[in-house]
Amino acid sequence: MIKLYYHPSPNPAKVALFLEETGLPYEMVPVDTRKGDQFKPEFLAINPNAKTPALTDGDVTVFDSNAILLYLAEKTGKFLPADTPKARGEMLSWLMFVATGIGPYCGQAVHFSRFAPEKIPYAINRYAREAERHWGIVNDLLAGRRYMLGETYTLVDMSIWGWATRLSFAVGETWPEMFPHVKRHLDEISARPAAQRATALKDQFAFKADFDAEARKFLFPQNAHLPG
Ligand SMILES: N[C@@H](CCC(=O)N[C@@H](CS)C(=O)NCC(=O)O)C(=O)O
Repeated sequence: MIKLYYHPSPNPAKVALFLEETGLPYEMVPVDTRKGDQFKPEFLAINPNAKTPALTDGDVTVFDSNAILLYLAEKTGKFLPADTPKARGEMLSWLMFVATGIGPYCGQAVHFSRFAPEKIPYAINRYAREAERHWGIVNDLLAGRRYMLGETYTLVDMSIWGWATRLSFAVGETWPEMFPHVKRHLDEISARPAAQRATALKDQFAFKADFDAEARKFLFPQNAHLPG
């Protein structure tokens, strides 16, 4: 049985969507990152990077959301583009663009605007503008095609969906005016029954909601090294 190590946040959401789309049987293992579950030895043995999601499938262990999407797509043969070098090149490019651009820049934009102990205008501006620039690229692509890779729904759409659900948080409430084609894509995917089941997963477990001193200690352990 596949085990999905899950927290209700953007990167695990992509994998939950893929699993729900395929109907593969799986068990959800909650990793309550605000309580420090990501640092427990049993989880570090699965993901030494101490982040969610991670997945085990028999003796296979995979961590990092986009790696997991690719693993599951190759395992099932589902939600992949045409099996040609050209289509695979395009798929890998956009998947890595999400992994190295959309995810980290949105994450840092949220961090510096909302959670950093100091409000640093340079960092806030840099990450906000870079997050917007990346979404602008996605918006331009989706202006000319229904899905990320063309007319077929693939793993790349699921990868985008994870962070698109948090755009208000990462870019601000006016994001649909800035990125109308991303909004159309998000609304279409969110209406899929699999997306609704993936979204409801969080209700199966009482994840810690408080963003208190304990949560900040586990989510930002590097702050212990700040002077003063
Ligand atoms: N590159 C990783 C990033 C994973 C990541 O940052 N996960 C967040 C949730 S979206 C997390 O586990 N945060 C808890 C922490 O940083 O301690 C991926 O795509 O899976």
